[in-house]
Amino acid sequence: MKICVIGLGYIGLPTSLLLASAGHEVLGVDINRKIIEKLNRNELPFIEPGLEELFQKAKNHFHADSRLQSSDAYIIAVPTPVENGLKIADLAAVKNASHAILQVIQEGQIVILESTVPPGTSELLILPILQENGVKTIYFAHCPERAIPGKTLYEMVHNNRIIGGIDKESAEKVKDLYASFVQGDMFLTDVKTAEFVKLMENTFRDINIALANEFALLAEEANINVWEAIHLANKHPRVHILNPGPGVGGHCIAIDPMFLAEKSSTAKIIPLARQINSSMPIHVIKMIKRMIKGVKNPTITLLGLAYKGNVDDIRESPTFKIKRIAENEGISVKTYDPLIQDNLENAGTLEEATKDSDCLIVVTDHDVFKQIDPKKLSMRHKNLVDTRNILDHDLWKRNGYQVNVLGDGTN
Ligand code: SAJ
Repeated sequence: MKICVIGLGYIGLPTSLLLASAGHEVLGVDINRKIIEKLNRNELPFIEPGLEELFQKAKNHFHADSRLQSSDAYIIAVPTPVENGLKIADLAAVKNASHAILQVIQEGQIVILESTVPPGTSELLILPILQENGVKTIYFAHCPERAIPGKTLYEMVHNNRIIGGIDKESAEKVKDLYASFVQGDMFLTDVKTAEFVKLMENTFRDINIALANEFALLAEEANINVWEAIHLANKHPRVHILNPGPGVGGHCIAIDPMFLAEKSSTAKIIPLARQINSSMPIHVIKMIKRMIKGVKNPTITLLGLAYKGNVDDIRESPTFKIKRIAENEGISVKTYDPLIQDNLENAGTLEEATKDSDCLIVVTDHDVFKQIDPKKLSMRHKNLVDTRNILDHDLWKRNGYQVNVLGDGTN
């Protein structure tokens, strides 16, 4: 098939390359010229395990451009953020992609929406655009992506998929197309249910992370170590408590629950969980302030700009909130993330970022941080806050550090 994928980000690009390696002719489209130029220079715009190998394998069937061409199928994989301040979905990119498809769509072609949207969006917003020129037979389905950054390729191939068609024929056609690279089971439903299911999945995770965070705060008050308590509770066959941390970042979990609750006056637990998770950076600030109490003109070092370990994605990362709050309180902040290349907030080397610092804070759970040798740092005050419980605390204590671990009330 000739397939056009609109949006070459964390979902669109791997999907394009999987389709191309399955033998389809894939045109990847993006409004960002830098991404197109990079891909055409044979470079990837971001890191993801296995993507480089797949790119080399698939590139003869893939090319990138800024303009769409008429194709057998179009896959929309553009971002759907939340509008600043309003907490309402910003669907501009989805609308633009639909208008671009409208210019080239012909009878009998397939349109697939992978982007996450509030329930009803496909039927209320996207289909009316696609039908503006009077094309009668369009096959349409919402096939929400489910891959987790860091394991994107594995999950795109192996995860089960939900396919919500505007009719059975649409769902079946999309299932046939995805069967060229998906090995998981594919479940067919209607389009609005598929939209709802996707939001439920990420909301489920957000609420469970909020619960873990609440347990961490309670454990600190009760003077127990939440990490040990969670480990023990998870020995129960039906309990699986997630990890507390400095807050929830990324483009999905911090946003999707709001799509579900945005028009509802009944939702209670969803906004509450959001509030708990988005207040974790404030708790981290409190922990830091306790450590640097009495220090004149304090400087702190935040380890990690990425929203979670071993990815180079900074979207909605709690680091930025921690940094801004600290700066507003007169604390100088340096950040260090070896996985992030071109971000102005990044301080260069670990040595530069930690020199004369008064507190080191693990924000992102990158594996590389576990290898840091405390002996090699020249901090002004030896304070460590570990919001992910990933470092060897005894080692740091042996090297003279005061250590404060999020959720550990025995500190
Ligand atoms: N986090 C915690 N504690 C945990 C797990 C995660 O604090 O126990 C934090 C992470 O550090 C990060 C955030 O939550 O800041 C989200 O990370 P994540 O790994 O849970 O999820 P994402 O956002 O990278 O990917 C999610 C996945 N959804 C689910 O697991 C239900 C993925 O399958 C979706 O495809 C993706 O959202 C998406 O695009 O919707």
